[in-house]
Amino acid sequence: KVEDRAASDADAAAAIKEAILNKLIYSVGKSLEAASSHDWFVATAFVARDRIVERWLASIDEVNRTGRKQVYYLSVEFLIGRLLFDALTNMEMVEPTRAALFALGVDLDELREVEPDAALGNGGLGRLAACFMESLATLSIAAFGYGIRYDHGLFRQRIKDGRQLEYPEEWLAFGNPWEFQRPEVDYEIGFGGRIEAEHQPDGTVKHVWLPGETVEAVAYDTPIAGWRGAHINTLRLWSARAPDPLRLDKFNSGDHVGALMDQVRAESISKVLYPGDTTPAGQELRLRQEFFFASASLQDLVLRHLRQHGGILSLADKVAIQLNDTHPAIAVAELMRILVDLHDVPWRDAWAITQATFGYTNHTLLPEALETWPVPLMERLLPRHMQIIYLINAIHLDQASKLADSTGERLAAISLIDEAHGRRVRMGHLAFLGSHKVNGVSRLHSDLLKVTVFRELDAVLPGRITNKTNGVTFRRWLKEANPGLTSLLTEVVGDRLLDDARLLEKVAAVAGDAAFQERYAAERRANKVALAKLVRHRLGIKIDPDALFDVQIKRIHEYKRQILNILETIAVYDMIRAQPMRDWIPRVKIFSGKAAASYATAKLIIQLANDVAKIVNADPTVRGILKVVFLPNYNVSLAERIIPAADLSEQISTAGMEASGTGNMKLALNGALTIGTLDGANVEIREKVGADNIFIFGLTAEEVEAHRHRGIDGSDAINRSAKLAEVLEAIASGVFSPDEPDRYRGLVDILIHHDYFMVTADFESYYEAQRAVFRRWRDKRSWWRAAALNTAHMGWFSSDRTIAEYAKDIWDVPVKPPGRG
Ligand code: 26Y
Repeated sequence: KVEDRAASDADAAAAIKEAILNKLIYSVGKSLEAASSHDWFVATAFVARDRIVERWLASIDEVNRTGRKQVYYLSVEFLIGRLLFDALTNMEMVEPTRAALFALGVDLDELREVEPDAALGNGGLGRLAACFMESLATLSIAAFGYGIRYDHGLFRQRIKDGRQLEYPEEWLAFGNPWEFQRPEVDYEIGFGGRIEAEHQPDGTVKHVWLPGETVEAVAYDTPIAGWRGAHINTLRLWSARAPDPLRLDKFNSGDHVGALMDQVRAESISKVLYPGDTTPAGQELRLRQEFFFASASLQDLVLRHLRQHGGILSLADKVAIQLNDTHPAIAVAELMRILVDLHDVPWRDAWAITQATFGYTNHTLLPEALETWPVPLMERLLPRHMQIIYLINAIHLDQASKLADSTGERLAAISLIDEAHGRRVRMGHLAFLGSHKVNGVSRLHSDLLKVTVFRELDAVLPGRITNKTNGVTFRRWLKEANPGLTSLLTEVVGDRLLDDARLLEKVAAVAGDAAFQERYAAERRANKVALAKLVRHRLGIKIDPDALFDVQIKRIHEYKRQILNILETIAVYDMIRAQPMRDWIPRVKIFSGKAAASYATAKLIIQLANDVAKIVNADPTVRGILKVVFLPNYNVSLAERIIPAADLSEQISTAGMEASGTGNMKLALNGALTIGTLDGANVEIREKVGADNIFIFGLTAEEVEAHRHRGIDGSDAINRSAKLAEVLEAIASGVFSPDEPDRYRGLVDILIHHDYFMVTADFESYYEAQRAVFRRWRDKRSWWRAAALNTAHMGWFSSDRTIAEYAKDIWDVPVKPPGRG
């Protein structure tokens, strides 16, 4: 048996070796001698892609043949990261490919580093979409992801003199071996213009939109392989083109730049990812992006539906569309336009089809992130859609006004038009009305939706809001990121671990076992050594792999409270200096994350972290005890390096503000203990891993609410904590910014007088929780038991579970779990 397996592995490797050579020569056009690492990467990617394509065509064929219901996931962000290991892992090709490349004198792990990240997203929402694509394929759900093929993804972050600088990101500079351009799949997207009303013989009026400007959307397809290659789906991203790329008349008359104007204007739509996460900017371009991809996607899926099923009236039976937040919400009006204006479906039927087809996921309660568009902008850019929105609203308000407890106030709250802030269209409301289900992304978040943003809509349309707690794909976040730990876990639970994540529960039985703990700890140590090497290489900072790695990695935002973490760091720094000879626990504080380019406070927080790092790391009194590291340019690939090396996971947002979090899941899965507030999915993580194996602190969401009512001045909390007062005084007086002593005065003033995010209120409780972490760390057996129990109980947070719930409760499509044979 064993010999048979070895022989077939050798055969597989030999076949892959041949295939790679073939690709290198005939597709890349390079000789063995001339090939660069990038050439080898492309050749290897092509080989993996070939295997995927075979199954892809089979999957498409099967879906066409059976005519089963299709799911469409519309998202303006897909934060995919690298695809090589994803592809090889899911096609079960990693080992033979490694062997094949080895025989060619090439190291697979080096090739892995050559691939640029596809960073077509800002953070959590985009990464969730990527995890979902993988789980959709793994569960053999017939699905398309629809998004935008940005020429430039999220900016590259560099830190200079402690400050964030943004540089354009160039993921396509060397081409993209995973995608297929489909020049024949292109749709016209209209903007502006006017509407003609044609009176029909039967007395009805037909509206015809005559856009003043059109842009073309061209498809690029990337196949997404499910686990064990069970099923392959398509990620279809749209790129913008001008219908008339070159005005030859202008060009010939000498206006070489003017001749390209239309092209530049049109193509700007898919030029760059909207860089702001929760900041207002680039309004009109952003709306153009949203309509561009929503319209292209709907035209595409309607055409596919008509080809397959003949009539439009069966759309809702054969199609489920999920709106990833409100960014594609204009699709509700666009589908109505397609049904009513283009297919002559009566309004009532069209509305029933629309509602039955759409589902809407909300990802945030932050008021500044709830999209609204000025009515005048909508009227100018999308005049017919504005009419449709008015009509939807009129019917909706009319129905609501007939309810017994209807008041003017309530009608104003549920209206699609916000009249209080200069007439704006509420996209969340539009998505809510146009969908049969609306979901939040953790239990707490979904509950809060019902009492905050959608309180009145929930009262008028009860039962529409449901919960779908987020999950993450274990193929990437366990196996690919942490292969050593995964092998150890496989020994315990068997090799169906990635088919059924709940099998991880079996690890609980050995969590207290000394021999198991030792091996578990050894895997962690190896990952920490690797991360220490990376830190040394990138920053020149030496960190001790035996220190406690305390990690906060995520977008920089006031509500995520990186500043709370920095304050605790300084408090500990002061204590160590006061008593340097005590038996301190060596700790490395690791920060990584980007700030929106226009978010000044977030950028200042980055600078503070870097300034503190500079002072602390240069101080001989704390050498070997405390180090602070800010790793620049956080992205998916860097996350894959940090997460398996983390001992402590910081999930310390102001309660009620983090919708879910997903980094919290990845870290706990890999055995980091969480220090966190009762916010987002932390609440459910605590339930699963047990209150003894997580460090919870701080105000609850309810208490935050009550506290804010009483006022948000931080003075009282500061007066009660000498430690906090001292730390704030140090920052404000320039201890960490001697070159510019006032640099952080404003930041500290906010905490003292306007502490909306409850940093001062939660400081003492956080500080105490950190001391509890230290006590646990000293008891190594207890620490490793808790770590192993975290891994054991995180199976529920697999995105396979999340997607299976969407499939059952929202999309009404069957799932087929993966497995051998
Ligand atoms: C409209 C614009 C201002 C905007 C752009 C991006 C608004 C929001 C966003 C992104 C939001 C986001 O990433 N939300 C995160 O979604 C994750 C997946 O559900 C959650 O885990 C996380 O808590 C939430 O902040």
